Amino acid sequence: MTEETVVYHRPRLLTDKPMHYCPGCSHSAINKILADTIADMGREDSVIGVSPVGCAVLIYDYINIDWVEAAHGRAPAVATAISRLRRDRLVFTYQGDGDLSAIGISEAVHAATRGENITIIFVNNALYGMTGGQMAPTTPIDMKTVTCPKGRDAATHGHPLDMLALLASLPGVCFATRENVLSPTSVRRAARSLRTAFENTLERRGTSVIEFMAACPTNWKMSPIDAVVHLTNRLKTLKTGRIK
Ligand SMILES: Cc1ncc(C[n+]2csc(CCOP(=O)(O)OP(=O)(O)O)c2C)c(N)n1
Ligand code: SF4
Repeated sequence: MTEETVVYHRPRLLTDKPMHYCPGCSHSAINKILADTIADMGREDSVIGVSPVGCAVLIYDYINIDWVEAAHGRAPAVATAISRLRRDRLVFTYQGDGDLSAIGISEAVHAATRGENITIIFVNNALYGMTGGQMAPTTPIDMKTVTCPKGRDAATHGHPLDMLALLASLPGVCFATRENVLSPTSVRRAARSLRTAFENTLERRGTSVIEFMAACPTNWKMSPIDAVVHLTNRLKTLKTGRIK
């Protein structure tokens, strides 16, 4: 029998529970990178994820690590307490853009200003996914949502918020990067960035933020393939990779 080289295997920490994410949703690929990175770092028994509501509300069913569920927007505050009390744990939050940049902006800004030793995983699909696709602070100009059906217009709805740039400007943030999971190359780069963020947290260097530019085909009212094309074009107008 010839010796075989394993080039791909199912992430060890993913459970057998079928994911509820829609076809083409970026949450599933981001969950996979997260599960792989934690396993590769050998941290499955010493990591605590904090997740609030949003489409990833059931993430605790999919990745077999310790999780704490926080109220909408409050994950950085809950993670602050855990990180201060359990210095032996790697602590991260997993938050949507509605969660992080709207109801939870205060908790995020203050945790990052204090330089709490946490990683913030920020999944930005440009709207409120779980509740049916309402406009979020991050919704780009001209994008249509159920609450701005003619497209976001700065005069009426205000300008979009670049939450990553805002957080990167704060003194407590040691690492800020914009990633995506649209191609194998992007997935590999995102996984490396996630590992860097986690290493910073373990070294207690301050707050690390990793933004995933994400697709929500269902609320964008696009096919999964059209959503990838749309997001790829949008990324051409944005600075990607490490910004701090
Ligand atoms: C205090 C509170 N207000 C409102 C809600 C309703 N709610 C649930 S999820 C959600 C939006 C989530 O959107 P986002 O954070 O962008 O995550 P996504 O679903 O897009 O991944 C809202 C408003 C809630 N659960 N709790
Ligand atoms: S509604 Fe959007 S964010 Fe939520 S699971 Fe479906 S594609 Fe993903």
